[in-house]
Parts: sequence; structure tokens; C-alpha cells
Amino acid sequence: MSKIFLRAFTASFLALFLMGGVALGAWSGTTVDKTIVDSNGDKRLEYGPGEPYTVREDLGAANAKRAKTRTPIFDPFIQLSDLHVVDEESPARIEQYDAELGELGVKGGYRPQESLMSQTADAAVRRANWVRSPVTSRSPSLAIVTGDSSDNSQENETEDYINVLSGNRFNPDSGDPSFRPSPLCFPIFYPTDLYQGVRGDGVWYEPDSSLEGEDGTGYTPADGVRDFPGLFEKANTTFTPKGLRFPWLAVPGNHDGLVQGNVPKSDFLEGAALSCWKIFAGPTHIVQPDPKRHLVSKQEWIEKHLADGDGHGFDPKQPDIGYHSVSKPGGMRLIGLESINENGLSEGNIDDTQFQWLDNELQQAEKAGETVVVYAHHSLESMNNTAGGGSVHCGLIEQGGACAQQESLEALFYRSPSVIAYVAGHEHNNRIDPRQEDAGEGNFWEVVLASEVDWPQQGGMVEIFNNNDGTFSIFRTILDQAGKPDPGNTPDLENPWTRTLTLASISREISFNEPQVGMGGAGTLADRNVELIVTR
Ligand SMILES: [Ca+2]
Ligand SMILES: [Ca+2]
Ligand SMILES: [Ca+2]
Ligand SMILES: [Ca+2]
Repeated sequence: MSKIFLRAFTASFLALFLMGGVALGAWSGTTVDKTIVDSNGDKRLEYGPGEPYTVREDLGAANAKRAKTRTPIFDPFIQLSDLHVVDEESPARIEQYDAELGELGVKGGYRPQESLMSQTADAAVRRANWVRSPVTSRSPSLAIVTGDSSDNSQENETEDYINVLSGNRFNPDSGDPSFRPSPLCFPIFYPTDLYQGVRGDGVWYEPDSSLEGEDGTGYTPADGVRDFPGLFEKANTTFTPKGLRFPWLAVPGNHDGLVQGNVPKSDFLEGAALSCWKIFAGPTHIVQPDPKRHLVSKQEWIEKHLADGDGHGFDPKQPDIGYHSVSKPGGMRLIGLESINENGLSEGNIDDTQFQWLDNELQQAEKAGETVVVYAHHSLESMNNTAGGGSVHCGLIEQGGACAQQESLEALFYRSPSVIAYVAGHEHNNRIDPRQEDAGEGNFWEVVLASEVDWPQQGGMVEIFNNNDGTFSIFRTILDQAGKPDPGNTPDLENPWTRTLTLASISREISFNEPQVGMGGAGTLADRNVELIVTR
């Protein structure tokens, strides 16, 4: 071994030691290697340095020798959340109220990147397929998908998201020129444009050009949202997604079960979704209607999953049940919850039947000596929806009012020591908080992941170790979707082999410059790549 080589070898060994045994340098495909940032403020993204793990000791001290004593209890698993695969041409959308909704804190009425969500979700899948644990170099063997996979609970959105995750060739375009949903819709008057969603009009993003008054406020090239001619048409072109190369378990979010994530289904809204009339900035436009814009019930949503491969955690004997409990080798149990309030509003809750089932599952896990991760769409903070009354459970002990009537998930987890983490989405924000009770025996971590629809369009990977010293370590690693940081001024949208990732790259850039969301969502270093210690 040459001296220079030996010195390099020693230096990398030292780096390994300094990282507490985390083998940095080995390629992982995660943000531990490199990040995507705008380092010079020019509204264009580029690669930035990787982010090493932040060790968080709120719930237990990190033993310096733990890297030598720890044993993984399960393979690393992927979390994908808030894909919001959307039929952006649907008459049931409410882009025209985006500004008013934004002032109320509802940011999803319109997104300039929304037509690119199928390709963005595919790029998230491709990344998940490629990554390896920076800690152990192991590959993931499972994914959990924590809801808001569709945007408007439409049948075509639900099918499209399943097609993306399962790798089935499909066309994201909607509109059926022969469909006549009512006597007032005449197919001879339907427009023939491939893309019939909102664009330009001085309100929205126009990707083909930027004439005076064409792009809406915040969506001009000066705002960083540049033109990509033909973008909307290319986004509505048949493609073959890769599909996850391992099984995935799904739970629904409020956007999968409620219209626009907030409103219970009704005959009126079903009629609006299927109609040939779409409200734009000014007058209503005629668009091609589509029977696949049917608003699915929760059971129909579950049945779509049951019809695909292994059913993704749902039980064909109980197609109205949206929750599941799965034991894995090594003593790992994954429990997925269904947290939609079917009475409406975007926040979540757990009905009493499900809560009693969960309590029983946790007691079984305790007896079996299992380690439990519970996941759902809603974070504990956003699990506070008592609209419609009934016997429902909220997320946190501190949530008062009607939430105080029943035991919270937080209280249940404190008396269920097998639970070490609660994993969720919904907030479109990376956030990690310790949940600590006075006695300390049932402490756990709340781990919330950003979305794939809004900046920073990230997924997560979770890997759990028993340190065999009275503590567990939960490594949570952030994954960027696989589109490159900068699509360039004139990306090739014609090449079908590269188009999907090019569209995903454009999607991320636009999401970064979208003024309603901006830089929100990324969280702090302590919310991203972390080693979470918990005493057990
Ligand atoms: Ca830049
Ligand atoms: Ca579409
Ligand atoms: Ca269309
Ligand atoms: Ca433009």
C-alpha cells in the first residue's frame, strides 16, 4: 500500500470514526451524500453538500459505543407522502379560489407544477428504488405511503397514482370526447386541445410564452418561473413509470377521501366533477368531460388497491376498513391508521372502533416483544378534527375542547412502550418532535415528512436499531426525487426515454419558486437526517 493511499485510507477511517460509525463516502443516493439547494439565490437549483445525521438525545442519551453494539431490527423502509397526483383538467377543481384560499392558509387550490405530479411521483419511486442506507448500506424492502396520494379523490387520480407506484403504463391525460354526462353537454362543442386546464389569463402559469399580462402574479420568468413550451401537453403523454421494486403499504389521506381534501362527497359535487363546464378566471369554459372523474368512496379507493397486486395492506374480506397491522421478521410491527373525518375538513381523527382495535394490536405487540412504528396521513398535531361529533380520538393530550372527551393517540402510545415512533405526512413539512411523558417509559418520536407535490419534494427512509444498551436508534434519512436540480433553459421534452425525469426536474424548480409555498417545507437540519435516540 503506497503512503499516499495509506494516508487517504487513514483519513477516511478517521471520518468514519467522527461520524459515529456512519460510513460516509459510500454512495447512498440520499441527502447524506448531497442535497439540492439554491446556493447563490438565482432561483435555479444546484447540488449542495450532503447533510450528516444530527443525533437527537431528547428521549435518551447516545452511548458512544452504540455503533458497535447495535443490531437492525428490520430492513430500512421508505416513506412516500402527499404525492397529490392530480387531474389538473378536472371541472371539480377550485383554482379560481386559490388566492382567497391561500389567505385562509389553504395552499393547494392551484400549483403551477400540478400537471407534473405523475412524473414527479415516478421520480420519487426511482429514487426510492436506488437508495441504500448510509448507515448499513442495506437496500429498502418495503415502502409505506402515507396518504394524499390523489388530490381530489377522483377515480382517475387514484388509478394514476397506483399505476405510478406499481409501474403500469398509462396516460395522465383526461377528457373523453365522446362522453355526454348530461343533455346540456354536446360533444360537437367540446374543444379538441390536449390540455384544457387553466393557463395564463393573467392569473396562472403559462409555460409556452410570457407575453405582457399572460402569466399570473408570481409565475413570471422574473419570479423564477421560466417558460417550457409544450410543457402541459408533454405532461399529458402516455408513459411507463418504473414502479417500486418492493411491496408498499398504503393508508388514505383527506384528499383521498374528501373532495379537495375538505368536503364530503355529494350528488352535486359528483355532477360538477363529471360535467363539461369548468370555471376559469372569467367565464365558464366548456371542456371534455370524463367518466373517470367519478369521486370514489373510501371503499372504492380501498378496492382499487385490493385489485392491484398484493392489496397494499388492505383486507379483501373487509374492504371498508382502511387500517392494517403487519408483523415483520426481526420483531418489527408496522401499524397503518385511517385518519379521514368523513364529515369534512382537512384535519384528521381516529374513530372509536379503530382506536380500540389499535389498543388491542399494541397489547398483542407488547406480548410478542415487538417494536412498533405507527403511521397515518395526519400528524398528531393535525389530528384534532371533531367536526360532525361522534366518539372520536385526537392526536395530542393538550388538544382541548371536544378532543378532551376521549383518550388521545399520544396517551395511548405512552401506555404502549412497544411504540417508538409515529410517522406521518399531511403538513408538507419535515418536522420531528420528541413526545415525552413524565414517567418516561412510553416516550416516542413523532416523525413528519415533507410532500412530493410542494418544495422540497422529498421522501424518507427509516431504519431502526436496538443499540442493546437500553436504547433504540431510529435513523430517518431524506431522499430527493430523482429529477436533476436544473432542467436548463431548453430541455428536450421530445425524448420519451428522458422525458419523465426532465418533467420531474422542471416540477421541482417550479415548486421552489411557487410564491405561496416558497422555502417552507424543508424544516431544519434537526428535522431531516437524524438519529433519534429513545430509551427502552
Ligand atoms: Ca442557484
Ligand atoms: Ca392530466
Ligand atoms: Ca385533456
Ligand atoms: Ca410564461
